[in-house]
Amino acid sequence: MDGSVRMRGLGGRVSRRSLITGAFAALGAATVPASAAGAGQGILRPRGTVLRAAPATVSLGRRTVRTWAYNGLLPGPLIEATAGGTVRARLVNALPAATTVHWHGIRLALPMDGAPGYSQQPTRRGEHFDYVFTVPDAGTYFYHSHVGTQSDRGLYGPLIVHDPREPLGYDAEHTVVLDDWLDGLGGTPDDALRRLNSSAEHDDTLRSPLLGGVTAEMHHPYYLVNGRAADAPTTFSGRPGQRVRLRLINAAADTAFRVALGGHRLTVTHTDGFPVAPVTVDTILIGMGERYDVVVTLGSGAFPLVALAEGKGGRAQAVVRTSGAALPPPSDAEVPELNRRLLKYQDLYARRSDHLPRPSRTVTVTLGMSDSGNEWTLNGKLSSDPMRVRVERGETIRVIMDNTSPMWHPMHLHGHTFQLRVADRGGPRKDTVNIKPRERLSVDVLADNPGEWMFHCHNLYHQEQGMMGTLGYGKPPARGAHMGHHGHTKRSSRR
Ligand SMILES: [Cu+2]
Repeated sequence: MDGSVRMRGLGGRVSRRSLITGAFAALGAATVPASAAGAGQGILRPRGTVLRAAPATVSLGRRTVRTWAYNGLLPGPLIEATAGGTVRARLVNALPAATTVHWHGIRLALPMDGAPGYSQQPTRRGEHFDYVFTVPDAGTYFYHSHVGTQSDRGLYGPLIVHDPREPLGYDAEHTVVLDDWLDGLGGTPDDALRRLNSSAEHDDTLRSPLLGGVTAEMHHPYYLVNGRAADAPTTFSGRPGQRVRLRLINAAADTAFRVALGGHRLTVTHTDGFPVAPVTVDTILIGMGERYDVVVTLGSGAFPLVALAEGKGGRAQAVVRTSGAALPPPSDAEVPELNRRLLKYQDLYARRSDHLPRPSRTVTVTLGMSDSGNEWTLNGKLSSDPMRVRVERGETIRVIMDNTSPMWHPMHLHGHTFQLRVADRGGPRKDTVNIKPRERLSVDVLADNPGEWMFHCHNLYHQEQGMMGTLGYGKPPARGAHMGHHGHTKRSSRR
């Protein structure tokens, strides 16, 4: 049904501009007034969303920065759809650079994937591109620019696909988007990449026992929940005893977060959109590009929802409040849950119906570092001459990712969700998985979505330093020839 796409800003505040542009007015589509459920939150049920990528001034709480954002919002507008429905979103590019939108985790048709050089030419300044695709799977997803370092600016936002027959019982839900931030604070992400390229020095003091080895190369001064720093936190309101679903999304460029809610345990119900057998833990490590859904039963008070920048020392923090009288937790609140039971991949099991067929063959992908220390490789290759994993339509292959480098890597595959093989009973369906130094992880991939698909590290700076390959169907296409049509991009006369 066409009315299945909704849009609103996070936290219930929607700018006038986003309401207007959200109506997809440029296509002349009808808009429908806010539903009763969304009354007061400005929910629209338009036929589509307009994402206007443009320079913007955004508040991180106490600090204001210049950046690039969608519709002037940080994160970008929440896009909601129903499984089996269609998402329609028009990217309007008002940036001083070409851009795309990638729909992270969605098993969509290649031309809509937003992968520059693979699925489309980037949309140039002053042009637009209409993304129209079916969303087959319910779950927690996000969208972001896939050009250069743009997603380390404000060019990201949540995408939630609802299950029309949602089996999970809960009273309320909140979307929790985590990010690391440097843009507008002494430079841009491009400046940071240039500095990184001119130096192969890694900060050896940044280490994590959970991730192993060096945990970071970049300095991000702020860590954010829904666009706000810990000193001016986002507040999620609820009532004691409520069962609340938190949809956690790590949109950061270079930071894994260890997440806990003070005074509560977390029942993990989904990862990367797909359901898992529920497991109750105290804390979760979430790499860049990963998502987890957890259900919590709220106590009475005001509680810190902490996302520790793993191995870095900083933190993002929000407040979950069920009592107006409770004092807010300090921005450095002690949260003992961070050091209690940590979720492991081995704790996660997919539903039987989500298991993939047994693989017929195995491929190894070696994650490496160049001798120079500022290039990252897949089977020894850089993105300029990318590694290609060849598949034939209909087969299932096992991909062993073997990390020989001194850093951990969140590897992400476009257009598919793999099954992580960490247990005999069948691991979770995921699209992004963390691989620690000297670790080997196996994932099974069912080749059911033909195309040339990006297969890369979701550490944005590793991606930009070469860690980008492909998974492709059949014979390799002639260079450049595999790129899909230009979609609905309007070309200016200066081509
Ligand atoms: Cu990496």
